[in-house]
Amino acid sequence: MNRSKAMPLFPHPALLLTRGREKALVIADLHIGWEMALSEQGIHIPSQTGRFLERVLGLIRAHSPSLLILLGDVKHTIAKAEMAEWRDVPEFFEALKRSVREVILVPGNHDGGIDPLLPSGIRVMGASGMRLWGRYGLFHGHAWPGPDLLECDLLVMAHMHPTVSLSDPLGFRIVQQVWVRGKCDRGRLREGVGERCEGRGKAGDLDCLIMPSFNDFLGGQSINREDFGEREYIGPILRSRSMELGGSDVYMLDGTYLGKAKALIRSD
Ligand SMILES: [Mn+2]
Repeated sequence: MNRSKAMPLFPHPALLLTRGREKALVIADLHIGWEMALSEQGIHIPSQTGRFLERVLGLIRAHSPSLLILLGDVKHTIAKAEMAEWRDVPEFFEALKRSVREVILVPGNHDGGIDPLLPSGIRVMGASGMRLWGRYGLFHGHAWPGPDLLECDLLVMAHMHPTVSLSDPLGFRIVQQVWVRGKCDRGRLREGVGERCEGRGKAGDLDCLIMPSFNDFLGGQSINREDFGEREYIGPILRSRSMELGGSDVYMLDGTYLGKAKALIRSD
């Protein structure tokens, strides 16, 4: 039987897809080199790449996936590679290659110029993403998914680095990374993806999961600001309102269910 499931690995910002004995580990938005970009502004944070690598390797040891899928924005600098990225990115991929059968990169908007940094044997997909086991549509989220992905049961995207902002009566404010799970309108997605979708089939809504960034230093887009609904979210899926964000379920990294996004809206 072809039973498969998608399971966030709470408290880690990582997703495990399984089909029978096959497993794929999905992580997104590492933004290797982010600290280096910050140092240009005089803020010095030690390189986090080693720490991220240890966390990924720990997950690989714990779950033994045969596939590791990096869902975009492995590196930070857009369209080029900074000096430190020339060192960190290849080392990172070499270590991953040694610990898992196959490493796949689904590129994000920050992955321009990454090719020369990749060791041989890393599979690089297009920005329109990939379909896994017929059922899962994986893409970064800065571009429309390919038409094939609309025939899946679950779309998994990143790019937004979703967060929720909460404050207590004294005004202390916390920002937490979250998982967002909601529905996408297949009709709207097809309109966006365009004529390549003509003649294709499945009807009804499509489940969509927005992953938190694996890099825990990064900021992200708050899903519960007051101007929720009017403001511009990033990526064509949210901009086109193909995904109904307000009715989406929001979970903290540890798995705590916070409720529907629209019930979390706050004003400051
Ligand atoms: Mn990103």
